[in-house]
Amino acid sequence: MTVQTLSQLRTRFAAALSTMYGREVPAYTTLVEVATEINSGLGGNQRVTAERHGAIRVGTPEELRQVGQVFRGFGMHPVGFYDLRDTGNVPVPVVSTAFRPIDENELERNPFRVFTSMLTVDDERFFSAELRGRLEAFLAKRTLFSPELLTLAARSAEGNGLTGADADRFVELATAAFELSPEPTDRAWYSELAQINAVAADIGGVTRTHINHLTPRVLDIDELYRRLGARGLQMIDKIQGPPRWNGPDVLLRQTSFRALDETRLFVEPDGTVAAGTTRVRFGEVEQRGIALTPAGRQRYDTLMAATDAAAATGLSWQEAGRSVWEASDFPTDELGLHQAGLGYFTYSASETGTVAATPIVYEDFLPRSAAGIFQSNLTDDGSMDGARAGAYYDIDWLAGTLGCEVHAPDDLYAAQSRRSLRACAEQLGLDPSQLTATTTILETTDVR
Ligand code: OOG
Ligand code: NI
Repeated sequence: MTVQTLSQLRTRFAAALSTMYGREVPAYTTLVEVATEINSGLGGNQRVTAERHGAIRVGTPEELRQVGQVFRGFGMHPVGFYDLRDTGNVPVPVVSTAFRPIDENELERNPFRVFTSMLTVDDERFFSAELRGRLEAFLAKRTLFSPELLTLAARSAEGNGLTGADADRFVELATAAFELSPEPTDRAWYSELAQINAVAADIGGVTRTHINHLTPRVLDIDELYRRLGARGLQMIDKIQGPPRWNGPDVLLRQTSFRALDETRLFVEPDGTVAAGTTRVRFGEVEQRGIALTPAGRQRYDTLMAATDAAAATGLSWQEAGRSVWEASDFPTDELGLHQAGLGYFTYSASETGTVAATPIVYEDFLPRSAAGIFQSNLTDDGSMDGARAGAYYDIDWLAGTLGCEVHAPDDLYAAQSRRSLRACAEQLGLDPSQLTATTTILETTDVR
């Protein structure tokens, strides 16, 4: 029997989630339609059109470990550590990573990634010891991932894929694990958590997890923002990340439409079951640009801080961003980025001995934008007692919890760049150090 490879399984998984999410949140379908319209107008390739990232949230280290096992069965590995408790203006009680393919060929086949957050239940700034006890007891009782799903995932990871009925079953069970549960929610418990933090209620107030959003990639996010607004979707007030400006697209720009009312069943304090609504799931969209080196990232952070200052004078975020970026000495083309060592590139040699550098697409997330996306979809800021000590989490804690290496985004981009440089030099019979100086940039950042 033929094996379905990890990338084939991943493609099926992303497509199945997309179908399910479109059924659950019809506005998502509108978003995908508009994104597809824009991309095909701009000559978007197959990868861009199929590209999605998902977001999910879990409650315990054990759930995080299990979800990591499920994703490994689709060839997705943890990359990066994001602490959203003190990244944005409003604290979000989660720490996060992204599960994604790490090999460039796998990314090319299907780059599906899932931003995965864990509630920091033991952070006393958010949860009192008494509440923490009840929250932990609630979470310990639930099962998000069945033994059958976890076994199939492990077999897929070990064997680099699954055959026939096993492959079908794996995709089916994994997709169902992220479906919005029809099970009634305990109103009193959900409300108690929601008073502390809406994200805490979404994660710890219910007996299952669900996909929070599924994000298509678009080649012109400003145009998408306008078109969705024109179709009557209520958009958040800005596009997160760098502005549209007279220079290359870097890193990641994201925006979303606001979370919509969704009907859910609740068990009321008197024991009756009645329909109610929650408002937590939204539609996000993103535009990706070139991955920046640490030096480039530092310049980016400085420009973002200057944008904050400019926006505080009354300019819109976009106007502030554009004026700051265009007045700065940030390179206005890829060649400039390359010469200044601010962006990551791969290299290829032509028949005639010239070398072309192609920008590497940023495959990861931005902590500040992530916090902004969380916040912009919360109805209130929640509460936090800043006088208490926060629980400590870092990338090593994450690796220990997941039982595997957590890759640093920079290492992956740098290694990819080095590999291609070496191969190119070898082909031309040169030393790699001789190459970069003579490189011509042939392609642009819209890696379509
Ligand atoms: C995740 C929010 C972050 C992104 O694209 O930065 C995110 C969530 O709402 O669970 O998805
Ligand atoms: Ni997202």
